[in-house]
Amino acid sequence: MKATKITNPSIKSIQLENKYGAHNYHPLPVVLNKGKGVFVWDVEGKKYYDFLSAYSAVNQGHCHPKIINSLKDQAETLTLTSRAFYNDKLGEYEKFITSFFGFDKVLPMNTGAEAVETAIKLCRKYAYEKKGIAQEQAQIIVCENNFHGRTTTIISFSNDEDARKNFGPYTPGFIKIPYDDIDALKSAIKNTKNVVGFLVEPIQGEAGVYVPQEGYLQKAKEICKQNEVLFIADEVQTGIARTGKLLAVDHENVKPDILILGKALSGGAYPVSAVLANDHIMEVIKPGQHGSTFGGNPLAAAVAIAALEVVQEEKLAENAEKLGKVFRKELTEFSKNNDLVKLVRGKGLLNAIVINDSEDSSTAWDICIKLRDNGLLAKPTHGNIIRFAPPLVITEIQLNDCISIIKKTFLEF
Ligand code: IF1
Repeated sequence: MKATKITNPSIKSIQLENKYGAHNYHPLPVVLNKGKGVFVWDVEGKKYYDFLSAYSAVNQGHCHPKIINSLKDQAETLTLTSRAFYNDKLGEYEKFITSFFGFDKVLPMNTGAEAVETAIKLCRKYAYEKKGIAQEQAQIIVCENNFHGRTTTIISFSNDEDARKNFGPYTPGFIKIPYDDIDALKSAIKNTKNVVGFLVEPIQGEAGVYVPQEGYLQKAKEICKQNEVLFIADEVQTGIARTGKLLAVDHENVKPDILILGKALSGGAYPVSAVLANDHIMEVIKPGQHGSTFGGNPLAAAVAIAALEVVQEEKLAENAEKLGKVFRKELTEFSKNNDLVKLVRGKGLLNAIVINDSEDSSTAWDICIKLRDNGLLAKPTHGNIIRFAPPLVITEIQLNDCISIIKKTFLEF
């Protein structure tokens, strides 16, 4: 396959972003203008397999016809009323999503970070009003190397210097413990007064697709239950079939007290996020105490129903489970005879390859450039880890094609 040529239309787009946009990203040099299923095309017309899926937002594949039709129909009818009035789509969506995930109530928001903020507020309010925690004393336990979004409060408990530095003063009320460490959770709950919640990613995405030991989530949930601490699962990235089950917590039959969803809840067509909980928790939020102009709008509601129906109708969880095993088996096998690939890990179709190089090297980036030239788009996380997360509509034939591209690229390197 010939190398990606950066020609005029691409250069123009890149220059425009450079000149007029804040430099808060460092994109891989490829300019896309079309997507369909597992494929995206650049402005020169070159076709690629998309192995990022917009950070797991397009699990249903790019421009899924059912989701796009739903979006179009609703966009021509009614897009936004605000929550000052009722609309005829929201209730229907709320009934649908709560029965889909098995909760009494949903609180609709737009982005993942907003949903995380919502969960934090809900947890704190529950603690003051139902548990009798003294004012301003509530503590929420979080994990080291977490990624939960970009708001001021969320970055307050990040330990990524880039995400956090010089954005202070920081929001208090969070205790950080090591991830995948049950004893640390136990002692944090025991030694800290007023712990009210445990906020956790079932698999740490940004940390490099770090899968905890089997049983971790179940034990953590049990400890939370014994201590009346709310178990808050951030499934913004791991949810909606990505890891081979509808939710990543389903692998351990864990039911969170508060569930946070985003990204693929809309199949990437529109920002839609949600917080789910049962009545005894959700009822602490009363009129005027939380909300968003766009949260729960009829366009979002129509899109999310379609996006979830696609997950079910096309058995995306089952496909992710099956093809994830193929991916890891093939590349683990390959790694035994390749010095560059240190290990392959993940669950379902959320996987990472760890490269045999230091965290501050540019190897992962350089490999991603080569992958791009060979027709596959992926993004490094840290200098030595590449995330591989294709849309879940990928077929076995396509996946095998991709495995060949990945192997070939590593061999060329
Ligand atoms: C960016 C990572 C992925 C998330 C979890 C909440 C949010 C995210 C578990 C916030 C968002 C994104 C945002 C994106 C990069 C990205 C990411 F590399 F940082 F870790 F997906 F892998 N909880 N994750 O993963 O959701 O407000 O963005 O809708 O560019 O910052 P959001």
